[in-house]
Amino acid sequence: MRLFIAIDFHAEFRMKLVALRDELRMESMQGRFTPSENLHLTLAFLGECDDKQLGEAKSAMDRVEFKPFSIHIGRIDRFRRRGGDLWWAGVSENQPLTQLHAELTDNLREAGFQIEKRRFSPHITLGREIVTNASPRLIEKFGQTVESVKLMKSERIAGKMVYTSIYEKSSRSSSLLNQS
Ligand code: 2AM
Repeated sequence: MRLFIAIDFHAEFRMKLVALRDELRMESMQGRFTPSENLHLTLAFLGECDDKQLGEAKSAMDRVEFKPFSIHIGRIDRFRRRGGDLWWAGVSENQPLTQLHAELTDNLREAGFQIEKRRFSPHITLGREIVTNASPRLIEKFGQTVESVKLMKSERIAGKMVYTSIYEKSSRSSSLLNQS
C-alpha cells in the first residue's frame, strides 16, 4: 500500500480552497485539478509500505505530541514543471506546524523510513499540469485549527486517485497535557 501522512481539512476551509481551485481553473487553458475530497496538506510521503511499515508509521505518529494549532493560507503559487505547472495554496510560516513536521519526520527516520531531506515547504496542491496566464499572488487570509494528523492510503481506482484515512493521531488539549 502507498501511504502518506497529512492534515485533513474542515468543511469551511475546504470550501475556500475549492473556490481558489475553481478560480484558477477559470484562468487556465489546461490542467488536472484536485477533486475537493482529495485536498490535503502532506506532512510526510512514505511511499509503498508493507504491514510491518504500517505498524511503524502508526507508532511514529503515536510518539508525536502536539497541542491544537492554526494554519493559514495566504497565497497561491506554482512549482514549474515541463508540460504544465503544479499550482498550490501556500501555508504561512508556522512554528507549531514546522515542529510537528520535524518531530514526525525524525520519528519516521528512526523507524527506517527514507524521508526526503528537502526543506519542508507546506503546500496544498490545487492542480497539476496547469497551463495558465495566472500569476502567483497573495490572497485574503483564511485558516483553521488542526486537531489531528492522519495516515492516508493512496490508491488509483478506476483511473482516479482515492485517499482513505486509515489511522489518526489526535492532538492533546492543554488541560490534558497539564494532567500528565
Ligand atoms: P504533492 O501534492 O506536492 O504532489 C499524496 O500523493 C501526497 O504525497 C501528495 O500531496 C504529494 O505531494 C505527495 N507525494 C507524492 N509522491 C511523492 C514523492 N515521490 N515524494 C514526496 N511527496 C510525494
